[in-house]
Amino acid sequence: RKGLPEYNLDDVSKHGTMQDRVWVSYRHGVYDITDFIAEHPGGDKILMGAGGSVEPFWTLYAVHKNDHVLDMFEKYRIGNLAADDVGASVKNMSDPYGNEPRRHIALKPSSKKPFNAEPPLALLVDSLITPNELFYVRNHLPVPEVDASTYELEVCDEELQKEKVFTLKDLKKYPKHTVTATIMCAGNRRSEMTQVKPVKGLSWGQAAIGNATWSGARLCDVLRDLGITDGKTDALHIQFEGLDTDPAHMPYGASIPIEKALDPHGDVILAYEMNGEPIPRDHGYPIRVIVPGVVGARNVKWLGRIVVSKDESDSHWQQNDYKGFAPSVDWDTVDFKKSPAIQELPVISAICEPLEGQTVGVKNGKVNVKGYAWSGGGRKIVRVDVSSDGGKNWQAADVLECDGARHPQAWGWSIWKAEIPVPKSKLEAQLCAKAVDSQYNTQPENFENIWNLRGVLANAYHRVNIKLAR
Ligand code: MTE
Ligand code: MO
Repeated sequence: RKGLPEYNLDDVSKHGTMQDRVWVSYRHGVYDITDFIAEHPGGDKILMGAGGSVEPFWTLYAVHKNDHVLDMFEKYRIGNLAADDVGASVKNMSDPYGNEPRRHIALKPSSKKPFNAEPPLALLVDSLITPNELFYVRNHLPVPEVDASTYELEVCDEELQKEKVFTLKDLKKYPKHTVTATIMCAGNRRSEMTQVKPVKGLSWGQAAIGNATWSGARLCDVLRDLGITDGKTDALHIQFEGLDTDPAHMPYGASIPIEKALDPHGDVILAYEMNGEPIPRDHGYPIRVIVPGVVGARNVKWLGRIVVSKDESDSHWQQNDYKGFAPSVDWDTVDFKKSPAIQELPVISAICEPLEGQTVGVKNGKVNVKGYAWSGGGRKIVRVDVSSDGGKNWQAADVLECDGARHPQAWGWSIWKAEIPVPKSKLEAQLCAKAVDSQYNTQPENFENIWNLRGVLANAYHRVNIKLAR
């Protein structure tokens, strides 16, 4: 833009902290974003680009490349970048997404870079086990390229200052433990919550969930070999780091309470197989931690490092994301320190057949309805209620559960079916479903009461409006 002063990348680099005011460059522009940082939806992650170009970040988080973001960004422009420096920061960078795995065409992406996609609802409940190719994918960063023959997992205890390195072969020497566990993103069904009031996050439908059989070494067995057992450590958390990193080389990270990891009934495993095959690249090849009953975000893929610590993971995704808040909290008032990180998920269900807006044949006054139900923390689904009149009358569905499902180790979901009477002579109906878990928790009636700015924990009754063909 004409009339603005010219700066080069050295000038920009002198503004890498809040004290010096934070400058960044983007293409031909130089921006002072100091006053914007508090408002950034991605939190202070924006500071990783401070004093440099934001381009490598925007290649990673391609959500930025839209007119709305660019227009808003333009308000902070203070100068033009010297012509010689334009593009310098990305010149030698190959596309971080140049080596992504091939994906099944049935997966519908909500974002391609990073890749996030869910399968069609109608396929989701065809079987208790979700096929690997149809399992939803939630990546925050490019899929790392990991060579299984040179793969190493570092495990360290901060306090004992002990460290041990495991190859894939080492991990396979432990007794092979198999669990059937559902993994669900905290943002599953966010698109329904958004209808009450907009939220920030990927607009997931009802299929950011899947159920698979995972095999690997028990984390408690591996930790025992480092002398870490219940009662013998002051540590409180187990931190996990992925091998997927951002341009500042910060890995994806999360942590779980140590009790879950050491619990012999907790079934936390360092998995190398998903449904009997090596874990596919999108799902964490070659090792992924499976934390049954716990939110997807803690099931860290491409596991590179485990840290036994007194502290939670300090990663963005543990501290400043994946937390719930009251409906009154907005982006101006939110304080992420005030809520605990989500671990065990609440009870949820969804109708997968019929779909919203579908015309359904009525047979003997009834329609067929089908869906899934699941609860975190190993709680079993004990009942699913279905309504065809918006929640006035309910009828229990037939529930099919995973083999041996038993509280508090019912890690896998249930699939349910119901043949439900519809109101006589009507041409429309609203179907609803709600599940009950083995602690008799059930789902909230509507989204108004549980709305939160990040759109997580969206487990209100699932409502599907259909047309009736008589
Ligand atoms: N692990 C790493 N290393 N990187 C990630 O981006 N995403 C997390 C979790 N583990 C993620 C990760 C989130 S938010 C979810 S919901 C699940 O992985 C998704 O697992 P899936 O892609 O196998 O379905
Ligand atoms: Mo997630």
